[in-house]
Amino acid sequence: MELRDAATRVLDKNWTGRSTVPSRSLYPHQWSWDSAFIAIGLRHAAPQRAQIELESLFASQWQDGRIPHINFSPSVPRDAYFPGPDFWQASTPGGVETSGIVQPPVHALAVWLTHQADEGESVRRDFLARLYPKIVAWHAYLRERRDLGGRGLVSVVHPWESGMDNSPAWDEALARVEPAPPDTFTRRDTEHASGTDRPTDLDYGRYVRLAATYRDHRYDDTRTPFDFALEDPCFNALLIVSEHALASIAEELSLDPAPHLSAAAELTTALERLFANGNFHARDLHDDRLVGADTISGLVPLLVPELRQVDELLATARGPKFQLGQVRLVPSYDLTGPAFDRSRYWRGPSWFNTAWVIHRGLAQLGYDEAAGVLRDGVLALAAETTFAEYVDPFTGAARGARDFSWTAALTLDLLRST
Ligand code: 2M8
Repeated sequence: MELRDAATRVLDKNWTGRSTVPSRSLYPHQWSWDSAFIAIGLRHAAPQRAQIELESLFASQWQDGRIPHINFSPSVPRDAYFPGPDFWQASTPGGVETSGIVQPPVHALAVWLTHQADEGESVRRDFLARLYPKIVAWHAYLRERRDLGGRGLVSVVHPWESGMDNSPAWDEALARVEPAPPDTFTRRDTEHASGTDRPTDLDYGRYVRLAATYRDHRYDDTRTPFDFALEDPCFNALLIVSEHALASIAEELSLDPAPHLSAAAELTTALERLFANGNFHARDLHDDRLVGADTISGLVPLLVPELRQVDELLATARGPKFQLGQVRLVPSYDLTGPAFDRSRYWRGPSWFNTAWVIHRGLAQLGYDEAAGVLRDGVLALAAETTFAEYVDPFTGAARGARDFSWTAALTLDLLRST
């Protein structure tokens, strides 16, 4: 079967009527940043469905503007995924059950690209005009309520908010968190994926504790005593990219793009404070220090327009730590780092969404050859692994779930680019 048809089939199989689950087995609900990546690919195969994907995600938006990281499907058994709706105890005024934490804000970019894929359909459905105020509220929530360090950057308050759950960048901060006792919850993920590919039980206990504390303070950002708060480069870089996309959306709607461009400029200046030793690093608000670990999160700013550190960042990407062009895709963590694990989730394996981001950054900067190598790598591995969730960076062996939605979607997108 052609790769394009195989990718489309995965997205059809994972479509629920209003949105696409990341994986039928491991993640049976709608996830926030997954939906954005899914729409970016789906727009080529089914533009209207891509619009509906994003609209259904925004239907889970809270009154304070946040987009929760999970929008729970009422037709899935309540205990199919842990932590499910009974754990989070959160819902919108319209009764949509959700989680209470967020994920990286790649949505405005997804909305803009989805619009561009079929402008006629977008205008007919009033797609941009309906979503614009919702994205403005989402970004305002992040910039006003989540600038916990007071220096113009958003903080994540849970490793899941970064999208890179068990990244070694979180180890030190997480070690300070008292884990929830193992007999107080039941993991579901290890029923669907190998335990050696997933976070440890100890990490899970800490994830549960952090989420329960936030929940018990009604997700109030001013009252919750956050034991975990870090400024993450990937999260903030994607917010900058999304502010640029929002400026384009505003222009298209004959609105003023200036506030979005100045937000992007302010965030870019603030982001520079996370740069050290050739890479961007998370800043831990606990001691106001940059975390030492080199992770893929630090390379994501390559996508930020007019970034001043591009040359140093590219040298790091091509150097021994990430070996861009020599290993499969881009590893999630420093290949020479003490915590490197080639199989375990975000501690070394290569992921397709981050490869797509780095590809887009390289293409935007005019590094066509390097972008082409990465694109070919994504397409080859997607086919070889039947759209795995992530892969071993040395062998390309599949890890985690198969028939994974963003892998299929971003394959479709890269099939369209040269
Ligand atoms: C993974 O995260 C979820 C929690 O949100 C999990 O491990 O259960 C991450 O890879 C995250 O980036 C992704 O959005 C989610 C669904 O694909 O799975």
